[in-house]
Amino acid sequence: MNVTRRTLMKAGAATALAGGVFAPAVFAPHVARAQSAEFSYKYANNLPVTHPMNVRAGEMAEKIKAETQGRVEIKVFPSSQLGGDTDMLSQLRSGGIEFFTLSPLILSTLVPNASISGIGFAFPGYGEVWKAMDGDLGAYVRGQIAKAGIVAMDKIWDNGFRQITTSTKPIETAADLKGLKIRVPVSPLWTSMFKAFESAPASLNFAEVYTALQTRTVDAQENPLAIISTAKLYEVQKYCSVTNHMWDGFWFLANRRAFEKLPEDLRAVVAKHINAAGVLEREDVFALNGTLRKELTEKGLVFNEPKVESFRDQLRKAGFYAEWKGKYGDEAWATLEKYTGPLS
Ligand code: X2X
Repeated sequence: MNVTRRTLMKAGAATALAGGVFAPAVFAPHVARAQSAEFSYKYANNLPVTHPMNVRAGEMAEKIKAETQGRVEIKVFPSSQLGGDTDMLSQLRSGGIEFFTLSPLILSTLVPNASISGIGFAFPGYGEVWKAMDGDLGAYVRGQIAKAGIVAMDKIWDNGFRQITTSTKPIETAADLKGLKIRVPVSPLWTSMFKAFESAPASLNFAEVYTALQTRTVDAQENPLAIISTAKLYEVQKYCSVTNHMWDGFWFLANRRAFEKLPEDLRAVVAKHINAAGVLEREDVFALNGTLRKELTEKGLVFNEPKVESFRDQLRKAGFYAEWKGKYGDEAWATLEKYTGPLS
């Protein structure tokens, strides 16, 4: 007989002696509670369960549970199950959820300079992205996040370089973006960028995107291929223009009180596994980029590869770079340009 069953029998016997009726169903929850984790935390995000973020998060939670001998349990809530991004950010701050992954641009609604990594056409490729985000630019932003009372793990997770999809026409040059009804995530930088392109951007949380495209509330959206695929946006879009117009990531955030409640040794184990999972997730997303174009083409999405010049020129002409350099300040801008080269 195993320990659990023996405990259950004893508990039953004790109650029987006390005049109760032996009813295992009543005692089972009691036993489960005795074995439950000391720290049971929620991790919420906006992506489908099949996206590498949730696959790696699931493994990460298992490893944390194993290495802490069950003392720390992290339950993953994918697909905006606990709310849209702006709502989940409030829940993270109040402690309703303990962990949350969020785009630096959406985080800028709380930490203004966090969006700096999302400036249009800044990073030429992943080499520069990881140097910057694992280097001084990432350290600068994490410092800003800390000032807002939120903990950001060292390794930012990847979302990817973003591409524009539409139900109407391929985007060949910046002129094709004029008047386009395009969904953008909730962030001043996103809205500013598509206003600079003279589009008609609509801010929506990701939870609402599929329906907004399906009902033609908007004609376009922009996201990396891994999301276009796992969120099945190809079902409600026809064209995919490979603009690579910006890189986007996900800061892995923790409610500070909840994180600091963990004894130091457990905190170190948790941080170690979150950061390690993030590095693996980066590799997964990179690998997917290599194979998804073919898969999505087979599903009916029509790809084109516009040249970047007209888009860059339009942003410059609209004063986009000058405006945001002014907002972030010279020091932060110089930290970005250290990795991207001159941007204005
Ligand atoms: O909302 C989006 O488009 C997404 C999933 O890419 C972000 O989280 C920024």
